[in-house]
Amino acid sequence: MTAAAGHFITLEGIEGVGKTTNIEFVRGLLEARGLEVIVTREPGGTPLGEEIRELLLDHRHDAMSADAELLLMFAARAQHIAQVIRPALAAGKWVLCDRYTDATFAYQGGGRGLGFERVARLADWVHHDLWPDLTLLLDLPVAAGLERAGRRNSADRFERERSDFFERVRDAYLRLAQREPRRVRIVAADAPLEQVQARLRAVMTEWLTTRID
Ligand code: T5A
Repeated sequence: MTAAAGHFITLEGIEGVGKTTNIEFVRGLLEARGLEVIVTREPGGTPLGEEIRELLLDHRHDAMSADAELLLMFAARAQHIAQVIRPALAAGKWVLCDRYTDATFAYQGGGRGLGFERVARLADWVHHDLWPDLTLLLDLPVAAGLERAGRRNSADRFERERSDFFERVRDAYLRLAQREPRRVRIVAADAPLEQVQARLRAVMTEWLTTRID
């Protein structure tokens, strides 16, 4: 749980699962209650973070080591927390973020095989107790996610990975949800958009009832 006044919600999942599509839907649910929301993303969310994102996604950097990748993710996150997330939470806003440290556990810890322990140590250093209040984990079989993501023109450095990489990422996400079922809610995303959004609405309504009603 965050130590600040606002609320922090993240969306997570493998490529193509529908985070970008659904983050605006979740924003709408919150704004309909009169809440002040900022939407942001990782890696990115600040001018420096967006430049780091470019480096991370650029397929020309295919020689990037797993450790360099891990540290760049946390460098972008450190800036994002200092410049955007903590100030917004301190001002009582709702921060809605497309990916956060769970993605690092899943992609670098699981996908790249660096393990959860190393990611946890960096997380403790970079943000200590600043964890989301709620994480919506959109879950989809890997083949379906890659098929959806593949509809776009060009694949970034991650999207060029093989499906076994994404199987490890998905497996790591599901383990995180098992470890923290109160914070990390799985939302099945293998359905038409209206159904996925009905599921998101149900989870959000139930969670908001315990938080602000
Ligand atoms: N990363 C990130 C790490 O490795 N470690 C980290 O710590 C962090 C923070 C960039 C990359 O960085 C990695 C993970 C990523 O590889 P990103 O920008 O969040 O992160 O990248 P992506 O996951 O690549 O974002 P995508 O845009 O691919 O996925 P989304 O946002 O989940 O999917 P979205 O909404 O764009 O939808 C994809 C397509 O599916 C359709 C949409 O219309 C769209 O065409 N769609 C549906 N179609 C049918 N039915 C539904 N229910 C649908 N929902 C969406």
